[in-house]
Amino acid sequence: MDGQEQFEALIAADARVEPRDWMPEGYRKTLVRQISQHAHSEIIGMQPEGNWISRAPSLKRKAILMAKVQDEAGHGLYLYSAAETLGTPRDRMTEDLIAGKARYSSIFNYPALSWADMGAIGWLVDGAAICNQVPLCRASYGPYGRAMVRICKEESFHQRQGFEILLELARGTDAQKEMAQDAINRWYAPSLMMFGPPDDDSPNSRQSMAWNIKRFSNDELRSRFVGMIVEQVQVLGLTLPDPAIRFNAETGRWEHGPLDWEEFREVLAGRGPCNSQRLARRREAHEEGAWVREAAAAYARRQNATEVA
Ligand code: FAQ
Repeated sequence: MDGQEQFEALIAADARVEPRDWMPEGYRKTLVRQISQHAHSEIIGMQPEGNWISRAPSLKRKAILMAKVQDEAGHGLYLYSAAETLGTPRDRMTEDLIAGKARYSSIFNYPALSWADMGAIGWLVDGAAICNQVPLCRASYGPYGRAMVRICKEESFHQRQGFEILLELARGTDAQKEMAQDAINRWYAPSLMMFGPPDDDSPNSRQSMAWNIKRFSNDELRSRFVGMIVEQVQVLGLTLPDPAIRFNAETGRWEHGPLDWEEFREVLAGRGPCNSQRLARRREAHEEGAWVREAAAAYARRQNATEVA
């Protein structure tokens, strides 16, 4: 069997493709595109919550939030490592990000305005991430699927801590309840857009599903997520800002009201509420971290020289 045949046999058997296996260039490119975008999302995603660490309402909340943001850094690193196994160096991915040439999730271009947003991000944003990522644990590319297993475990904890923040606010004073509702109102639609454009406008889905990278379409996953949160919001005693949500028994899917896809395109084009701020902060952090990278490289060179001697 030649490389192409072997690859096709692996996909047909729903088995894993590993870094040393032959793979079509398109498969490699698709994976680097998706994994690097995912890694960048985790790294940029540290910012909305990172901004609230110093303003957390108690020492306990501060410690939890700090741990969550650190987890996100770790997720970014696993994912950059998975992408590196496909031959794209991390330096190049970072350069593309800070040059504004790489994508990261639309959701992180929205501002976190109140403490309740920490709850809404955990519940809705991590919730959407889990819905999207659990099927990715079975992605055909081994290093990506394995990274996703660990990431999903941590995301589940993140989601629960977000839900718990909202629950506490929802059971608090009227002003706290209002703050929680306002955060849900603002994060609901952007979190639905995390699943990507509607299926008939998703150029990559068909091929990614044929290669067993994506297991479900963008709309299928979005509908599952709506079904999940529509029940959970009742426990909070709050509401979702979408009166059109309903279960369609004929299709077996949850339906939601229209989303503003023009807004989504604007955010992807770099014109969302916080795009320039997020990139400027990432650039700054990269420049400020130059001495750490130089020191680490110098240390590694010295270690190698000692080993050789
Ligand atoms: N934002 O043809 P499709 C997290 C782009 S979770 C920005 O449907 P595909 C955890 C897409 O790249 C968030 N761009 O594409 C966390 C493509 O552009 P391209 C990260 C988007 O790949 C929580 C074009 O639109 N999770 O970080 C978005 O088949 C809290 C056409 O779209 C992942 O990345 C979007 N929302 O499906 C961290 C999961 N949607 O590349 C901190 C892995 C689409 O052709 C705090 N990724 N685009 O120029 C995926 O599952 C897929 O890549 C999709 C998109 C579903 C996002």
